[in-house]
Amino acid sequence: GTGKFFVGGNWKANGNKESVKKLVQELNDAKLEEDVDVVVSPPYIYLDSVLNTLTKRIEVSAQNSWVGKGGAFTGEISAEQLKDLGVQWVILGHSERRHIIGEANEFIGKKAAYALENGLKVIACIGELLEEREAGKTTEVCFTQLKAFADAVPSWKDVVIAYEPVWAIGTGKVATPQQAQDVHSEIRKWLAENVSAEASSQTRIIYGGSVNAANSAELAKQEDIDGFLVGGASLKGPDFATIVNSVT
Ligand code: G2H
Repeated sequence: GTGKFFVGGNWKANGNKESVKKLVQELNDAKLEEDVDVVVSPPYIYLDSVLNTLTKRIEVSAQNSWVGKGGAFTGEISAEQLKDLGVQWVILGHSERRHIIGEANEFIGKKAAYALENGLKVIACIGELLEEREAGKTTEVCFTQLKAFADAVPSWKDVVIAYEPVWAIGTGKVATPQQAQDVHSEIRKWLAENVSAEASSQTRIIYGGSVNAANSAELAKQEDIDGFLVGGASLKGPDFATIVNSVT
């Protein structure tokens, strides 16, 4: 792997005050390996309470941010506001936002640039649909999504790339370690050829899509898998801790 192992928990639109409180308690009690960056991403409305109650060992991410300066954008949250709250990270380009909400590559790239400019670190998500994989277009799709980030961001220093094949998300159908490794290594090559040797060797590439406490150890052994973005299994503190501790 490259750099420090990174595990993010993407809570999506799950939970309520009660369950968030319980999860924070479980995370505060968990024994986490030291050499891992650990980040959780609650829904916007719980960010403040999580920031105030969660151990500082774990950083906090938003699941989205507005593309530019805050203002008359009903229902949106700006990068400045996230920064003001003490949020350190933002997930951008998650497939649920690309495919359910309809966010486009260029829009997502702009969001990443604006978030970085405002001092947030970015978890930049990419990944192909099942039909794209079956049509042999996996790398083409991933590279197009990557290029939109690369065209927009001034530096990859504060970016983690999350490769999340859409067919593996929330489906229980995890990519095999080899399938994930193959794409991760292509992404690293793409960075070397299109950004810089430094971006290629320093940028962490994490895997997402039905990662759980039972499959994370095998995935973590792959050379180019530098961590995980975990959805469903991040809602259970002990399972999430097991995934964090699968660092090799
Ligand atoms: C992929 C992942 C977290 P899950 O979306 O981003 O979710 O682990 O539930 O497949």
